[in-house]
Amino acid sequence: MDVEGLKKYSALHPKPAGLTLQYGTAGFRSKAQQLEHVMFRMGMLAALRSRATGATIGVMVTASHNPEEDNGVKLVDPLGEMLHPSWEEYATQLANAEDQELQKIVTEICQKAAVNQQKDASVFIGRDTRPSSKELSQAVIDGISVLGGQYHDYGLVTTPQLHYVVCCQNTQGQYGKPTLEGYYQKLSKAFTELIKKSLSSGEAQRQLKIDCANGIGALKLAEMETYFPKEVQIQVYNDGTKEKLNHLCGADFVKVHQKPPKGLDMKPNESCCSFDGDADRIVYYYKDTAGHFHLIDGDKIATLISIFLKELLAKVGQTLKMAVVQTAYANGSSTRYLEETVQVPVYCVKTGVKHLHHKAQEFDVGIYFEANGHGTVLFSKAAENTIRQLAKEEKDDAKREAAKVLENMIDLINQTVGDAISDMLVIEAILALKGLTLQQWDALYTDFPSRLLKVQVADRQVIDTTDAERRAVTPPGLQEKIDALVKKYKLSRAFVRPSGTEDVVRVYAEADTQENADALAHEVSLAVYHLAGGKGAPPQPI
Ligand code: G16
Repeated sequence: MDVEGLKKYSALHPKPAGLTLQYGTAGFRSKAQQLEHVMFRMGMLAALRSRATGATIGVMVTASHNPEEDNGVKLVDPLGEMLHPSWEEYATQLANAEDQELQKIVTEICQKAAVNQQKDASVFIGRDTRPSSKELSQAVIDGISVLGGQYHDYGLVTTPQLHYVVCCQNTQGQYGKPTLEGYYQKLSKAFTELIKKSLSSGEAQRQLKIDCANGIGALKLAEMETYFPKEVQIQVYNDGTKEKLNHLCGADFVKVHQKPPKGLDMKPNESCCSFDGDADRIVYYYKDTAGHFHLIDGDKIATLISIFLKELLAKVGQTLKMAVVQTAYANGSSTRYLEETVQVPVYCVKTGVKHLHHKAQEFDVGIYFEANGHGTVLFSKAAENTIRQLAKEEKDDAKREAAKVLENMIDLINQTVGDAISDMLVIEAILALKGLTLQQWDALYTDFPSRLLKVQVADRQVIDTTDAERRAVTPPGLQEKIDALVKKYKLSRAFVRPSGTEDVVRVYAEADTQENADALAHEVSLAVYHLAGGKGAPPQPI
């Protein structure tokens, strides 16, 4: 280790005194000005992780759905997955080490994780459009360089694009070319094949309005435009040229507030969708002729994909094991519909795509979506091989054609992580192939009324949960209080959990009417405020 170099560079990226951060749901998130040292150190950690795995590691500088003033960083493991949990601990340790302890902590990590410091290290870097992101990604580069690692800076990319190129690089091109061009070509080829099939069966031109949250999605859709088949017309809104990132727009805003984003004029029954700031989430919506807003969230996306894939698997005569993975935020009505009507097993895990991804890997076809629109589909290697073979060799025309559709779906889906662009194309292809309108899709089931709120507390870690975050273990008395409140309403449930990306406690409630869901969420918020050390003024009724 270049000890002098380490001293020099860590002095350039000093740790603010007394600051402690934790590698949370999606890496580190905080105010951008607090993160320079974290970026530098995550550059170092990525170099170590690369040496430990003998593969290229990704570092993405983004705070995704958080406000523009925030930033964040997450590491991407060799196959494009989230960083292995055992290394999250090292990340937290390294980020919180005092400047003079850095060398010691690096040595400790090398010992614990059996890192050979003589090996080559390779890191891919990407960043979102936040004003702070460029400088922070330079700090990442300094961290990689100080430990003698090589890097490739992809500059402005969506989070899922970075996951994709990392996976391509480490699978020697088997997953695709590790370039943005390779990504656009792979997705557009599969999409064009699928959409052609629907157009030949008389489907009209498809139109979609996209709110890009004033983030990276707009830039990348513009780059991709030349690859799109002409039969699909997209109109981009909130492209970041006028307004602030994620401000009153984007997938998180639309989902949480259950209303359209600012800056998108919506006519009745027009198809619209929103990406989030780094384009790894998507939700759909429309306004009916009476002017009512209808949200089609991650649960309904998972349902549409499940129905479609189940039908195709039946057509090709395959009994592959398929399952859906959700979190506690999944609307109860979606879980019931998936289990009872679609007849697919459903599993509930903790919030965070890393948990959903992990569970989905247990199946031949694992569909995972968070209600907030973050998700994808995983095909096991064996399932993928079977499908590709059937698409090539199956003698029965109908079966072969169904296998070809499945094969194109496999290529269109970004299996490394939830991807708004890829998910949008998957949804558009399914709707076109099934000849479904957004309204028909929405009518599959009716969501139970729900409400999601945030409560400020002094230390959100006083809340500890169990049972996939559906029950609070601490502080004492909180769960009992929630149970009593839930009993007051029909068809109700509620839970609370500390956010891993914002300094808040999240409260979720469902009930038979919107008024009751709102009232229950408010009462639970008050319970959190009183029992978990609320900050500022008590939560107000909705
Ligand atoms: C991140 C995670 C998601 C998670 C969301 C909210 O999304 O990737 O899996 O659902 O944060 O997490 P929390 O409730 O813990 O704040 P994103 O889009 O911000 O990266």
